[in-house]
Amino acid sequence: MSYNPKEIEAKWQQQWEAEQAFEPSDSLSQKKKYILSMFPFPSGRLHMGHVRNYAIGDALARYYRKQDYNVLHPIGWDAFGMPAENAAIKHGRHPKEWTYSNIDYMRKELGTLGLSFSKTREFATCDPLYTKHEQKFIIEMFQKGLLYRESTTVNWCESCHTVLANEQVEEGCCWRCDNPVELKEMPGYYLDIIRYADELLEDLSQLEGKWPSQVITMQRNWIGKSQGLAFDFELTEESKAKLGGKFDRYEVFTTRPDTIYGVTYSALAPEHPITKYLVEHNLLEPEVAEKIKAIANMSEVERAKQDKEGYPLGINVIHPLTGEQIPVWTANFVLASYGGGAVMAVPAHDERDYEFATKYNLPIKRVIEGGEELPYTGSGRLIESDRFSCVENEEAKIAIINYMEEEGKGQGTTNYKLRNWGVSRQRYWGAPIPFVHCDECGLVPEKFENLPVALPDDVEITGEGNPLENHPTWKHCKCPKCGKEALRETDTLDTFVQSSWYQFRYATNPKKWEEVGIDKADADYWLGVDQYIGGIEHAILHLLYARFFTKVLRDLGYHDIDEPFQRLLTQGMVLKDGAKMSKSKGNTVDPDALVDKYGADTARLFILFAAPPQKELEWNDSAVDGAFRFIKKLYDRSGKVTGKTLPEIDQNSLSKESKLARVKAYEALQKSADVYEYTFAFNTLIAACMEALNALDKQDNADVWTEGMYLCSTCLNRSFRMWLQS
Ligand code: ANZ
Ligand code: ZN
Repeated sequence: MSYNPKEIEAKWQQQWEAEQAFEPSDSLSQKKKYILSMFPFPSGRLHMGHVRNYAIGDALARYYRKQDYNVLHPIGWDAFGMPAENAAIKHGRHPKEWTYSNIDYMRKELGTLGLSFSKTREFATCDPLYTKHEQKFIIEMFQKGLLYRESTTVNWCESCHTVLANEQVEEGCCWRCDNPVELKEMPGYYLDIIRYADELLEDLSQLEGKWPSQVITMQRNWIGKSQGLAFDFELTEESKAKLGGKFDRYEVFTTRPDTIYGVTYSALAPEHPITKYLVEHNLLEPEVAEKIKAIANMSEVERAKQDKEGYPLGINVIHPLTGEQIPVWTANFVLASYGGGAVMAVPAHDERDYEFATKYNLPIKRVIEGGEELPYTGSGRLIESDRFSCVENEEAKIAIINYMEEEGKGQGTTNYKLRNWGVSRQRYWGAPIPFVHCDECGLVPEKFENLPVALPDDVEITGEGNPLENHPTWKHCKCPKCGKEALRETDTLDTFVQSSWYQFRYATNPKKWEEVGIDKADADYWLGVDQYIGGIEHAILHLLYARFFTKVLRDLGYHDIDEPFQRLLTQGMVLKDGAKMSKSKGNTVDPDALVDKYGADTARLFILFAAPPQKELEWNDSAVDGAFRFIKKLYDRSGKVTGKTLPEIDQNSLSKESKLARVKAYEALQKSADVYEYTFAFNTLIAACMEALNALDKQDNADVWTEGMYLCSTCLNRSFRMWLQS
């Protein structure tokens, strides 16, 4: 009897299928574990990163099933998005056909990997039923004022005729066609994530010790809460006149009110209304106006890469406390989208302001004691600060805010780096945003009974323009409110919207899917996800959006859950020859070929053995061979198992070798709970099993063999020895 993984695995996979072995029970009173690996985009084939992700989740799911938990371990498809449209452009395939045929192929791949996923809960986010419930949430968010439509500045590529995300702008050009990107005012839909900023920040403390600290820090910084003072600079009379009486004052935000007496200039963003006015009314030197326009055309990301650059605007403001005149500049480091889009500059105590002041010979005034050199950014007592001199600067922050408030000159303010989430995409392959534009009624949500607003199948996808916009009839509709001719919104939702609530969809019993997107009892039972597993690249976007959506849906009454993912494991990348496996580098290993040659057990065992899951995994062919040999040996020795229960063993009658084998087997067993429940260091557990097997081989007591094999099987969770399943 030789080890034939093909035969063994096919047999067990069929049996699991027949028994529906991995479906959770409908009972909501049993103890439960919800184990979730991030769902894949149906790109066409699985890659090793997927295999790693699912091997980890699978091991945990199997472990908890054996501990008598009701286990939810689902899989589905993150199926909307650009690549489907690119396939249409390149290969003339319809995005829907491309997506669903990729799903069919990849589902088979998952099957041959023998992963213990629930079959009944699988879905694709492009399924109309999923869209229907999502559109309902979106309308409810609109009704709560959480979703709004607004015109703002976006990155626009004229040749591709679409909006680009900041990440899709490279050196000021479109990543796809290399055309220079313009900033353009365009209407779009936004979700008010800032309304939840404080809760998103505070609840991070619940995740401390359960999520990687790096991810928590990244989210904290991304939300970027700062407290400080907002106040107005009043323009001098002369400057007001120069600005045609259109402006009296403008707002600045500072986190360092304690340095207010050290202000020597103020700077406006290049797209600040005052800067714009000066440029548009030819009140600046033409060369300067051109330079300012050039900066205004760069994205914020691009600007951050440039040297500090700025120009005097020929206007002045009055210092709110000293009455001094302060010159106003425009500078490339002032962001239009933050605070009031303007700053008070204190070169003595701020690096950026110092660099700028030195470059342009602006005065520098120290107002905090301490440090030898300027800029000095540490703490200390105030000097040259009128009534606040001698006060410690931390105290002075509060005192100055209070004073400004009493005098009616400013107020303590909280600002966030976090921007509201722009969810509009001018794309075909996404969930339509379910609104109608009516001349009479304005922006009107579609009626619930008309959902989903489904995509038309007959579209032409050329890569130019929005196919929904260009479709001859789709956008013409009746106003849901007054019934007159109206126009359907042609923007579709960002695909991150779909991945923000899929964890609730899986939790909802499929029998209820037709009716509800989220069933409350099911959601409250299954959520939060006990263990979430995925790549670190999702540290901010997906993981923040999903936390936000969870809170919003809770407030809409769909469930009582505060945090979607109780514990998070970020798996390391799979490398080969030191580089991340990728098609473009040509260093990929094809999972199908691996399974074909060695079997799924070897593939998964190797992945778990080669490195701790959180660390990078370097591909190693001989280690794959090693994993195969170990499983083969385990299989060969399974013939030594003589009974169906653990034998009683008389310790005294054993040889030294047999005793040692028992020690090794029990050591492995002892490790296993810690590994499955806490450290996930599967590599050490597998190593312990290998040692136990070696020690067993050095003795010949039949009972010790039986016991040892049972213990190894428990440690390896049966996922690697399907033949002992029964
Ligand atoms: C004066 C000052 C003195 C500042 C000093 C810092 C140190 P965070 O922590 O990021 O909130 N700032 C305000 N609005 C800005 C904008 N639109 N674009 C660029 N910079 C802006 O930083 C707030 C600080 O960043 C503010 O405090 C302001 O500079 C600057 F010794 O005011 B500070
Ligand atoms: Zn109407």
